[in-house]
Amino acid sequence: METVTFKVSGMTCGGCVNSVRKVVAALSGVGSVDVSLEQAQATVSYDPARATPADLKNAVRDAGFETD
Ligand SMILES: [Cu+2]
Repeated sequence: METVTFKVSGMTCGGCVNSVRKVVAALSGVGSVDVSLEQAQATVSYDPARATPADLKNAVRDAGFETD
């Protein structure tokens, strides 16, 4: 597993945090997902054979948030 941390902007409350966590956790190859509202970022462990950081960010964008 590898770990990546990236910015997530547009989150305003715990509901947003849960939305981001849920869409990323639903991707195949994703292990743990930690989303911080205060730091506006997500830290995700994933299997690089099954998911890429771009996949993770695309899922976040599809949920209506912005990433770096
Ligand atoms: Cu919210």
